[in-house]
Amino acid sequence: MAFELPPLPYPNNALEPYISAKTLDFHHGKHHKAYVDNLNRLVEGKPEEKKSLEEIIVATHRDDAKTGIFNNAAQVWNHTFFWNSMKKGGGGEPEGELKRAIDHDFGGYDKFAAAFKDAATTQFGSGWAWLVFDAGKLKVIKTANAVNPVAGGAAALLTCDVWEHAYYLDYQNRRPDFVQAFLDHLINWEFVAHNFDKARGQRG
Ligand code: MN3
Repeated sequence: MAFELPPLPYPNNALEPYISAKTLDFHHGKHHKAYVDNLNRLVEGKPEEKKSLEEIIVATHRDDAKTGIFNNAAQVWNHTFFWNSMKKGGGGEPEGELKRAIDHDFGGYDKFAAAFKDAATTQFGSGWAWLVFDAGKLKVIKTANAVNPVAGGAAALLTCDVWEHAYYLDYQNRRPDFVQAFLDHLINWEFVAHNFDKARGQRG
């Protein structure tokens, strides 16, 4: 069975005014779809055809002969994770266990937000900013192009796409304004908390 483009988890105008319907239409309907289509073309008739995205990412991330498969599989995974990282009326501070963990590992929400914004704005060129759970600790990391934490052993909890196509129509070159809107108005902390619970369960 071929890989499929998952539908957005909300209507295309749900994240306005922070991300426009036009941006979501292009980003999901053109960019994300292109990664799905490219991946299906690249794995047709190959062993990867029957594997999960995660299995493909782990198996190809260090294989120079399979860069195309890795890039497209990782970008399919990353974008689905990114859509789920946001919701209408999201953002601001988390609650409960996650708040306690952020206070403990970063020294407070403001320090987490500053670290995330720094990672997202200093990623040179295209890439992603992440909140991950790694060796019992929350960390902020950034990755280039399609690279994600899936093959590295850290559990992804949250991501923000900082490729220009994620924000250019709405913010032009003002990446910091896009990242600030993501932090203040878009983060789906329930999704992050679900990933955090799952990651701790696997390690506990
Ligand atoms: Mn993108």
